[in-house]
Amino acid sequence: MTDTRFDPSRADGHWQRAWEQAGTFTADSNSTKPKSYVLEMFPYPSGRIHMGHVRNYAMGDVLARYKKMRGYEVLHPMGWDAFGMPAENAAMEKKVHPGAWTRANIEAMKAQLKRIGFALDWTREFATCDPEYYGHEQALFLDMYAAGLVYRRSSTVNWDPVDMTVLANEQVIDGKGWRSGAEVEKRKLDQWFLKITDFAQDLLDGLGELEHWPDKVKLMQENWIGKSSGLEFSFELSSGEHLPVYTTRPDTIFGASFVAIAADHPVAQGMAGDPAVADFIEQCKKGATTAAALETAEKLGYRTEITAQHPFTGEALPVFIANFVLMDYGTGAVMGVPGHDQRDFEFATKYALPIQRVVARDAADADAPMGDEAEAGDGVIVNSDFLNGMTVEDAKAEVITRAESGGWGKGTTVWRLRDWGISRQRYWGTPIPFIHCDACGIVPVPKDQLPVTLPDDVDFETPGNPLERHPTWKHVDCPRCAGKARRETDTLDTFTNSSWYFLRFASQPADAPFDPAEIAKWLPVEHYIGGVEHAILHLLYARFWTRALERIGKLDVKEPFAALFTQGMVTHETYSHGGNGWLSPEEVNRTSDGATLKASGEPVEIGRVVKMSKSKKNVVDPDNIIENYGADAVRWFMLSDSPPERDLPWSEAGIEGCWRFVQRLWRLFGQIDPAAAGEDKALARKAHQAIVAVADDIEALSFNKAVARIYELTGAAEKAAPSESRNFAIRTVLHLIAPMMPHLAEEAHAMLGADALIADAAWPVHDAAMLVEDEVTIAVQVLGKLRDTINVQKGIAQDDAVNLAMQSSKVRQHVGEAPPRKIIFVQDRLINFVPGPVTKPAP
Ligand code: ANZ
Ligand code: ZN
Repeated sequence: MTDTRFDPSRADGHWQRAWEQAGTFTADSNSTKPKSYVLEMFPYPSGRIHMGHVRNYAMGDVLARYKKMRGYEVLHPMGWDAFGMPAENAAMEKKVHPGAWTRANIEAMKAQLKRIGFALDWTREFATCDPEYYGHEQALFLDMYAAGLVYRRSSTVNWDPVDMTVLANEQVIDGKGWRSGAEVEKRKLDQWFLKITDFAQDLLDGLGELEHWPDKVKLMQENWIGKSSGLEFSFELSSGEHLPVYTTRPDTIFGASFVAIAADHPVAQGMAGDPAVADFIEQCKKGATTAAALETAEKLGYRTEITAQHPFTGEALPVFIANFVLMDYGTGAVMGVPGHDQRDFEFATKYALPIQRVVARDAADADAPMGDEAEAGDGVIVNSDFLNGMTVEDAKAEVITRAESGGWGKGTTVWRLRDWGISRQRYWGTPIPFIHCDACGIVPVPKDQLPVTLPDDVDFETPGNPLERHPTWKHVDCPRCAGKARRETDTLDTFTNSSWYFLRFASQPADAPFDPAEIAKWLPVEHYIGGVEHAILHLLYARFWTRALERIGKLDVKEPFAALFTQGMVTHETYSHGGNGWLSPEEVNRTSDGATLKASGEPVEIGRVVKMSKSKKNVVDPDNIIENYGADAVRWFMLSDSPPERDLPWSEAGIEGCWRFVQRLWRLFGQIDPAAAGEDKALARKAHQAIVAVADDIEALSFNKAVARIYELTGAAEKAAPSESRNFAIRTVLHLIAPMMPHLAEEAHAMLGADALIADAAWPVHDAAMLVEDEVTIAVQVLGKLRDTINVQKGIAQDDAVNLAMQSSKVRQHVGEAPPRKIIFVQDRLINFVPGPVTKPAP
């Protein structure tokens, strides 16, 4: 035995340097071993690693280290999603260059990650703001352009007139810019788009094959892609025009009591000469733009003079301009069926329009009064002429058939998915590699002139796009005619940066974005781990880029991520004091029966346990924790308590428990006794079982279960008397914790005399024979009644079992002295005695 205490402040750094010097985690793509690519979503370099990162990377790290022990060549890289608005905000607020701010953050965060001892291949590190990286991205973008997957069109954007920038929908809060607070305007701007809609069906179909993705994520993607089928048909308007509408519920056509069109629909625009109409359209523009926001917003309409003729009844339906109809979905016009669509119901209630039931649970309910909401459920068609009595499905088909044969409509499929607008009027992003020439139009930057790099000398004193107002950067000669021309000043949405980074990790030649042959060795990513907040956009965009690159012959992979895991959040109690806002855990003394202010001893209110966030001050800084407890205790905590997909509440008591366990293990490892002899079969069996179970748990990412197993085996080993089996059990614990507490494992491994790294060791091998329990309990019955149970060797012969059973006085008492007339024996299950004497059967 050496030290009685494990000292992470010395050991952590020592082993981290040892791994680094040995290149332990450098992935060799030429290795002949089977390959495994483990990836966590790369971080945005905000400045500091937070507990959410630690949890995310700890999980990936266990997988990466475990896979290595199982004989795989593992790729486990790390880099930085380094473009984006926060760097520009910092530039405006702190007067630092976005590049300098980002680089400094990367350095700080990298040092933090190293202190946690993650098994990362740092040789492949890059930041998306590296000109090499974004230059290759520009090349890929040009390839997509050449293949017709990139186009430009005018589209409506949210324009912040103060910050002079386009805002994403999420940046518009109550119609105002999230930073400036200015009233947001809708503007038409020429924007660049990627044709993701070309892949809508394929992206949808692909979900079906992603067995190892969470169902909820697949469902979210499915809804986002939003395939719906229905009928597109035209109303004849009293104005003589034809108005096409789209409906997914043609079966409800007899329930239509109005028609509604979007404010920017051409028919509405045609009426804008009327000041009242113009006013209403103006009012709609200020409101919400997203479908989700419209769902909850008050439904508003303007009743026009025009009517629409119902295709079956000939009835004249009023035509409204309505704020809940979106111009860019379907045809921008709808038939309003208040009985069965909630938006229409609210609208009809407000404007006193008829609400007629046309689908009922039962034909007898046809004329029952309506409740206070629309009935969206299935049922039988009522109040609908020739559709009466049909199922919803049949009625849909019938109306589509009639519309098609009558020539006034046709069955169609509509997608919710829109093409991806990738133009951002920002500085800190990938410059879009195009040049505008008055003579030649839009000209791609020749590939030998890539990367188009960002200028360094930019100012953030004035609002707007710094690239646009830079004195020289945008002025270039046209690559085609050599005349005076202008660079595109939009940059790419930062989601493009994260749409292919996993390819660049796998292969990074200097002269190409990647080498498809190298990619084939590593992709698809075997385990991709990250936050569920990326369930839609990032994951869909990455799936799209992979497909797009495959289509244009750059790549031989379609689905980039074979398995996806979305981890829960790290949460913490919140503290406040006398209505003076939130307190950080550092300002608070927390005991088992309450909390007080450290400074004054005054009582502190303990609030809800919520996701750690700066705004609630309920954050715990990983650096401080590592300083106090070492990396392994933190890693262990991140894996122990909660199932990994659930939230993990941080607690001081929890981390202290982990620290004590680290020390317990250290003492146990010191108790291996080479002189110990003898067997402890039960303990040996437990160890063999743990080898299998912990492996299964890790592969299922059930880290908390693996941890529980390890606690159990540790406890059993601690209690056991010295024996060879005990030595084996302790060595087993050591190897099982190696992926989780690698510093402690290395230190103990060395202390026990190993001269190789445990990170390079193999996962322990179990003995299959040792897994099975070799004793069984069998029931002993007399005349079918249970009289006793006995423990016997598995597979015992009948005679031996009977002899053992007869040693039981309870059994003997009922069998009697005479030899039994009959014995029923079921191997390893039961013995049933039928006592004598033998009676002769009647003649
Ligand atoms: C009549 C109807 C009756 C509808 C009913 C629904 C239920 P999904 O399923 O999401 O594709 N709609 C069509 N175009 C629209 C637009 N541009 N803006 C707002 N709403 C629009 O939704 C399709 C349904 O949403 C369509 O079917 C239409 O309302 C409405 F019991 O038509 B429905
Ligand atoms: Zn030109």
